[in-house]
Amino acid sequence: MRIVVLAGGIGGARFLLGVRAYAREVGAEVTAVVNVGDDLWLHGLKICPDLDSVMYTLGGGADPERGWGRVGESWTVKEELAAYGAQPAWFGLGDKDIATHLVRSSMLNGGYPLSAVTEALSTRWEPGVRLLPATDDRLETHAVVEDEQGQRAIHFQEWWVRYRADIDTQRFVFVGAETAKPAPGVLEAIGSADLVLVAPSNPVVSVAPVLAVPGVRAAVADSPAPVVGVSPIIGGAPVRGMADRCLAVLGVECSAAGVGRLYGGRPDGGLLDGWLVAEEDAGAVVPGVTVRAVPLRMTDEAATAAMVRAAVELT
Ligand code: GDP
Ligand code: FO1
Ligand code: CA
Repeated sequence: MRIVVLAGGIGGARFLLGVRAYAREVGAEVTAVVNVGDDLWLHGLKICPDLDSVMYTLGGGADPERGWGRVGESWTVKEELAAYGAQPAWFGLGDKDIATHLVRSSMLNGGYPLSAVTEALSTRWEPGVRLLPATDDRLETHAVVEDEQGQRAIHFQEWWVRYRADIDTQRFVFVGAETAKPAPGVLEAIGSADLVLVAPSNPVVSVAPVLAVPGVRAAVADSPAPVVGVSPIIGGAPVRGMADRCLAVLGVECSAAGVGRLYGGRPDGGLLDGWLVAEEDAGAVVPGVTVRAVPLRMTDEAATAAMVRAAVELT
């Protein structure tokens, strides 16, 4: 059995722990297609927050409380940069994390594509899942915002970390998406999958940029495999993060049904055959989609693997 998971950062990473556990039980292969819209160059370093969250989490090196970066992190470089007055001061890189960005940046500057770099980094972390960036090309999520400085587009990280999404926002733009190509293996993995899962990731700024890579949405929609999504919204609120603010920018209701309808049912040209919602959201209706309510809190690997089993049983 071959399982493909569309994933963002922490929600995608925690879900993949359960997918990997399920896959080990049944002897399945897992490929994660991961968002790169959050990525940025800073201080000469390429940072890939969602790929790193997935890689560190599956490799046992993530900080579980913070939700990003390395466990047991130190911040000497951040303090030294601050002493120079280096900008931006609102985005902090940990020392251990910086080693990842140094290796990645050297390889990228040496001409290796991000997919090859990710494979190389994964030899250390042994995630047990094939990690593919959605694209090797530049694709950056920007937010079009307006304040006393007027209307402008800012990088997703400035919107998320500096403004905490608390700024008048018109829309998101996936810069570079039109000309981006799926990374090697992405379309092949989706096309030969027995099951495609949409992780309980942020639908607006984690999953949408993956689907914005030309060919990816069509590959999922046309896939012979069933496509099952998992709601990141429980009882009308995100479990963590600011998906509510992201959905508000799109004018989409922050609910399990709202996100399910945003993805849409395959009979109507959407993505989903099945949609898992939390027990609190039983009764949610998404036209053309089989909806099932199960426990959706990823408290540990066993609980998350049970979610994956429910997704398989839905198909
Ligand atoms: P990010 O890229 O680090 O923001 O992470 P993702 O986009 O992959 O996932 C963020 C989403 O994960 C948020 O909208 C959360 O609501 C969702 N999430 C986090 N923990 C859980 C959980 O235990 N269950 C469910 N269903 N969703 C979760
Ligand atoms: N999030 C923050 O809130 N503040 C930070 O200073 C910060 C630094 C950072 C460095 C590397 C990395 O991989 C992630 C980092 N994040 C930080 C998390 C990141 O901004 C977002 O949570 C994700 O991009 C959303 O998916
Ligand atoms: Ca993300």
